[in-house]
Amino acid sequence: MKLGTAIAEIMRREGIEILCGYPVNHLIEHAAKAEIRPVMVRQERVGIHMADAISRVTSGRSIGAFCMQHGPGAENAMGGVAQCFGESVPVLVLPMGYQRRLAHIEPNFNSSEAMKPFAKSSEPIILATEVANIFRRAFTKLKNGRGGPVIVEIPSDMWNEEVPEPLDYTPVLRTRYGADPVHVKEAAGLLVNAKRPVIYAGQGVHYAQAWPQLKRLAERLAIPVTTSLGGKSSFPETHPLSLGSGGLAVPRAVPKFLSEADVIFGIGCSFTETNFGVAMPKGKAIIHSTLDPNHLNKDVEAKIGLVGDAALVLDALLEEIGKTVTTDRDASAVAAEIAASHKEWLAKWMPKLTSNDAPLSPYRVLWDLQHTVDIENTIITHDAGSPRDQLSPFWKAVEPLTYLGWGKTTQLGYGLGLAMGAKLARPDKLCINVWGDAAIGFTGMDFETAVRERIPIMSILPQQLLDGDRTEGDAGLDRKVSLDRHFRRLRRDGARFRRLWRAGDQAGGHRARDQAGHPEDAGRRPGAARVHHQQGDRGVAAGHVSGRT
Ligand SMILES: Cc1ncc(C[n+]2csc(CCOP(=O)(O)OP(=O)(O)O)c2C)c(N)n1
Ligand SMILES: [Mg+2]
Repeated sequence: MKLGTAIAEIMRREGIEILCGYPVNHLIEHAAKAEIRPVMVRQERVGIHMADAISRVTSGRSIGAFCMQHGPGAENAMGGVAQCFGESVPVLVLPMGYQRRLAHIEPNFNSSEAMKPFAKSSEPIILATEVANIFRRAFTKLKNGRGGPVIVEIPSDMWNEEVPEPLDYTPVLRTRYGADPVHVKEAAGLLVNAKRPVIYAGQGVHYAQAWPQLKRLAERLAIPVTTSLGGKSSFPETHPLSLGSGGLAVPRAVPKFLSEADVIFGIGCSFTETNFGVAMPKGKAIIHSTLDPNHLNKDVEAKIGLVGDAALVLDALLEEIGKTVTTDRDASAVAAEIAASHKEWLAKWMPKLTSNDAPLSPYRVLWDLQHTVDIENTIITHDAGSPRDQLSPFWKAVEPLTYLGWGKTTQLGYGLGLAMGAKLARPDKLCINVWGDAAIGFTGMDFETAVRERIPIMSILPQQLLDGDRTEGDAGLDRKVSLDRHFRRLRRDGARFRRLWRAGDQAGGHRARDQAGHPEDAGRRPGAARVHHQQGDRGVAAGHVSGRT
């Protein structure tokens, strides 16, 4: 059989039902013949974001896959691969490569080399007869351990090479590993005797599908639970022990309980230090359970390390704890404290969440949305910027994997692909992305994909207030930020850059630049650039100049 047929057959045997892609990559035709649904996008980054969501909403049980052409297609896909790497999402990426005789000659883009620094593994096919071994390695990486993008590059001169029949490929194993029992015992003792413990759950709970065990542990010891953005929806946020969750913006109960905690138990999390995650207070006894030993002592100092699959770790902990604590502890006092904190915090936000101001505040839009949709059958995601902070603290996820939280790296325009990928994998759910005018400026053309490929999603673009009069406090943090701070900064810095440019012009005399001057500044003196105020303009791409998001 031909190499292309063999790859498609291996993917089919591994349970891949959808291949996102952008032509030309002949795997698309081979996959379609193998009854794998091809889904074509408008640009490569969005296709990888879709594959990413397929893996996320299935806890990696269906692996998202994406293919693209060599050269520009592969070059343009880099962002999507980097996003999967930042978020540890298992995605199979299949770039076509230059012919083998050209693959290592400058300036040809060599995906398996270029993507290596931000891939879990990366390998080109050189011999067709090796295809089964190559994919055995690739799928083992995809189905085991912490996730990440796995690259297999297919040189464009190899499609018709022969692979011996019958194809020798059996779907690879999926295995788990658990923590050292000595440390499980220590961790159980620390948790049982803690005065004010808090559980911090990450996306490892989703991949391990350890939701029932997490709930059982919280209830057994009456421990309040918060989650990272990636871990959001791993614990029902309507539960009396839920502190809620968020990234940059969080319910007040989150920093309150974390700062008062004596023991913090991080389960299925990396504790990565990021602007978009909850900062861990110093001086706490931290029990860190993670799939990846490289995460131990990376950003926080751990007292106890429990390396392993979140479900196995929680099973072991529950068994150990069950030896001394045989019934659920009374949670009423701590639950009352949590409820009081939520009540006070929400009272402060209610005027904004229910405001009748015109145009409607995004807070009001999202509040009404939450009370309109069937929340248990909705998968929602946000984009970078205010949409994330307006959504994550207030949206109460109840069912696992109904919230796609992300943000270790925050590529604008990610949410659209996530919503479409989620819909492909979970057609029974209402899939929503919430984004701003800058985000839609990056990937908005892929709405056409949703129409052409029949992927009905809901996309919320709150009207952006560009006059700068309104300020909003980040939830729980009371910091004042303007609602459209990025766009205002872009205009302000843009005017400053142009002033510098013209000043250089006067000093150095590069006259050609005069002709290319910005129309907004026509006829004005240097230093006199004025900024237009456009209220409610949705169509202008915003940007962020000074680096913080
Ligand atoms: C590809 C990319 N470039 C730059 C950024 C930095 N950044 C983060 S949020 C943001 C602006 C977001 O604006 P918008 O989508 O309009 O949402 P808003 O915050 O205005 O509601 C920018 C530029 C980014 N996250 N991704
Ligand atoms: Mg905006």
